[in-house]
Amino acid sequence: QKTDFGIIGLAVMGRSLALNMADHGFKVGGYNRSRMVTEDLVKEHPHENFIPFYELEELVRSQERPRKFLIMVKAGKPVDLVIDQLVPLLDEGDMILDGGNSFFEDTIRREKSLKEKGINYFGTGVSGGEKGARFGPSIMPGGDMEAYGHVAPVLEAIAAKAQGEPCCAYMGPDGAGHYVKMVHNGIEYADMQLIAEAYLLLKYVGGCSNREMADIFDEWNRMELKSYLIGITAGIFREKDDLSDQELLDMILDSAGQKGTGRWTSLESLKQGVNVSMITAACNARIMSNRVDPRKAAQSLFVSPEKKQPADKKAFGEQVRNGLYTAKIIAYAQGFELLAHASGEYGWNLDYGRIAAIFRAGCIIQADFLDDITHAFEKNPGLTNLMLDPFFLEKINAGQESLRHILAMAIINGIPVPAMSQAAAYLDASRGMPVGANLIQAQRDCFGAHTYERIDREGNFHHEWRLTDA
Ligand code: NBP
Repeated sequence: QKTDFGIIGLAVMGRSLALNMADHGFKVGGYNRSRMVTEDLVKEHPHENFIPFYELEELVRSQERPRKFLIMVKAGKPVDLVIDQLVPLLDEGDMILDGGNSFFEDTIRREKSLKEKGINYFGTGVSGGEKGARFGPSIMPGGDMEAYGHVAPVLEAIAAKAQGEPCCAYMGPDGAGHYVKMVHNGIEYADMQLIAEAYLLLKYVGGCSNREMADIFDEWNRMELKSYLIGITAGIFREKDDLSDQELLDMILDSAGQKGTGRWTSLESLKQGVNVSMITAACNARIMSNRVDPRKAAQSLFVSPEKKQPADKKAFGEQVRNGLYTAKIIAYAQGFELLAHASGEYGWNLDYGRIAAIFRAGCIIQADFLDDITHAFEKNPGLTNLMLDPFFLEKINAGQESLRHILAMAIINGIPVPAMSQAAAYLDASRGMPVGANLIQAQRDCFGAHTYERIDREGNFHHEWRLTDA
């Protein structure tokens, strides 16, 4: 049988994307290393447009040229192994898309080596988890711009739609798509951490019950924080446990997993010399959360601070909402600054407004707020930091007092709020407050003759430090 597209790897993501394509009228051929996975898919979800293959050669033969394949296997070595099996069967002009969470440097390497063989390789970020993949993900393809035209109709058809527009756009050459996906995931880490900190504040400082927090989050979801994550969190607060008579959230261990894309973003930011401290704080918060036993053991060692409750619980809730929104703007400003820096570094010419636009639906960080980011970059494509856009500047100026107040309450009450703390530190450093670097330069010159610059004249100076005793 003839097919329009081949999908290699039919686990959660591959099978969902295959069925999504099939729903949109494309003839999809599917192949999985373990035969049983393909057999189960056909049994569980028979679809007239999905054709199973049990030999890679047959899948390749089922297509007209240029052939198009989507690799949807575990990121890392498996992707190289699949490429090695597939490439000898292909012809010049054929196309391979990697839809997994591959590291962008691997994508740059693979794209370059396949280009030499005449094969177009697209590192394609796909966001939205299983449900997104099945019914409309956000898609971030990167590769050869001209060749993109061959796969655009399929990708844009299966992508989520925001105000009628597909949440899929060509990102740039080689690793651009996977880079954007990586930073998307980093922002997602920060976004989730901020929401978790708002939860801690409402619960342990504001004294709110899960029921109350569900109602608060529902209300927030009708305002400027409206987003997928706030919406599901409201539902999570209401969820009952099946295994006890408790609310489920209270029965879940306080220890979060991570697969590594947040960490990649953080490591990459250090390489680029860009401050994404809130993403790094979110990674570190997960690392701390994993120390379950040592944290428990230390409870009896450290003195707990005396509790200080807010005078007005409702007003405090409003401050948490404002503080959360302010911190969220700063997290996105950091993420988009990393994208801007990488765009210059790797020569990608990223379109930040378009990137925000394709995050509006399908993906985990989808939010109304992204429209405001798109507008900011449309008004000023050369915007260096989102916080400087007049709309966001006004919001930060209006919300920073709340952020500072809830941070103070968190610290007095001994509640860890690392991402919100970093938001305030980044804001204060950005708004030109002294950061103490004059003293650091003095120390560096003192112990290592590293020289310093002066505020009153040009040049590099070294001082013979006398360091006299009192
Ligand atoms: P997994 O990441 O769990 O990978 C399982 C698939 O990889 C199976 O089809 C497996 O085949 C195949 N595979 C492996 Br493992 N080694 C292979 C090899 N050497 N040769 C051929 N196939 C091999 O699947 P997933 O959760 O569907 O995710 C796929 C990609 O999408 C990953 O990169 C993931 O990070 C990314 N992603 C996942 C999500 C999500 O919500 N799950 C969201 C966004 C992106 P087998 O059946 O024979 O073992």
